[in-house]
Amino acid sequence: MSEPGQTLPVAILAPSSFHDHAVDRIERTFSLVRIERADPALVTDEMRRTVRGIASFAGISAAFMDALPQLEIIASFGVGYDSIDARHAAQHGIMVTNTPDVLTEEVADTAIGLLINTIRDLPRAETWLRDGSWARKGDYPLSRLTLRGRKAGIFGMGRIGLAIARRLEAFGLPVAYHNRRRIEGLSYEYHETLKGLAETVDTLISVAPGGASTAKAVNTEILSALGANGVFVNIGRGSTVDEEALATALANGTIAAAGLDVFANEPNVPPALLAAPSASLLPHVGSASEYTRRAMADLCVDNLVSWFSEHKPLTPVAEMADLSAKN
Ligand code: NAP
Ligand code: 8YV
Repeated sequence: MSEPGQTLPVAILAPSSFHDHAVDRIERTFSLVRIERADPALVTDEMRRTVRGIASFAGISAAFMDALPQLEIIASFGVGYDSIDARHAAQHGIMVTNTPDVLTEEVADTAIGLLINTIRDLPRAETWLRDGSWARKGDYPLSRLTLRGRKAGIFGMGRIGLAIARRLEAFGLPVAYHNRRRIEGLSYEYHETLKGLAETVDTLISVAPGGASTAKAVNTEILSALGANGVFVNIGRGSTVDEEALATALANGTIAAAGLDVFANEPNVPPALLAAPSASLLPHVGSASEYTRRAMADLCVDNLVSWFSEHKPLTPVAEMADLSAKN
């Protein structure tokens, strides 16, 4: 979407650090207001009077929304919006948008990279070369695990889950999945429960959203069901995993390995996971290419532009269904 010709007299608040391209577009189109963090204590009288939109990486609480009485829209930078109280927003007539689709293929690529790193130990093999071990000690040890012969299970078969499944199929792996609802017309084996899925696969990839319905869903019971040859990959949200149970399962061989891009309390990673030799860890880089982050920035700002020029959000989150119908 192109920028409207004139500057709109609308104040948009961007808490914390924000994507440069998004900041640049908001500055050119709206009146940008910066704040150190999304904390109601930092909201000034001027912000209370003028701020009609928020553009944010960060979580937005009900209290922060309540501190901004003119607020109409929260344009979140990212597809997962578990850190935004969308139900409170909907109850107060505040629109929430996210950035689906534009990051799907990038995140699926990252998931596959993380899976292979985890199974074939590639990051440590590179360190072996770089630290001179190859020349000094000889070949890197053979990997204990292989992708060959595995069966993959996807927890959260949505946009990104489907993109991961397509890639796994091309790798020759059978795929099964668990969602709350079976997807009509999708031929992958469906399991009504996460435990049922974990029992039938040896490679579990979680790309489920965060929030109450998935909190610590991957726990001791699920990891035991996955089994001693099991590999767990999490590219969804850290909150979906009982991290203590996962560290224990890695330490005592309940599962064979884990690849994690997301953690419950980022950027803090539990020491027991950092210490686990069978864990491959990434700092939440699922969508983190310049190309994809720019597309996310554009969609985030396009939602604001569309809202303030046509009162139509481009990508409202699910909780907004009633709100959209009323507008
Ligand atoms: P999506 O299309 O909404 O897919 C989410 C899937 O999860 C849906 O199929 C949904 O099916 C299922 N689901 C939701 N709640 C569930 C529950 N309680 N139990 C079982 N299944 C459940 O979302 P997406 O675009 O694929 O993104 C998925 C998530 O990936 C995001 O929410 C975000 O947390 C994460 N993500 C991470 C990164 C990263 O950088 N690591 C990047 C982008 C996204 P049902 O509704 O039928 O249950
Ligand atoms: C981003 C993500 O890292 O889209 C999501 O849900 O987790 C990632 O793409 C994050 O949103 C940036 O704030």
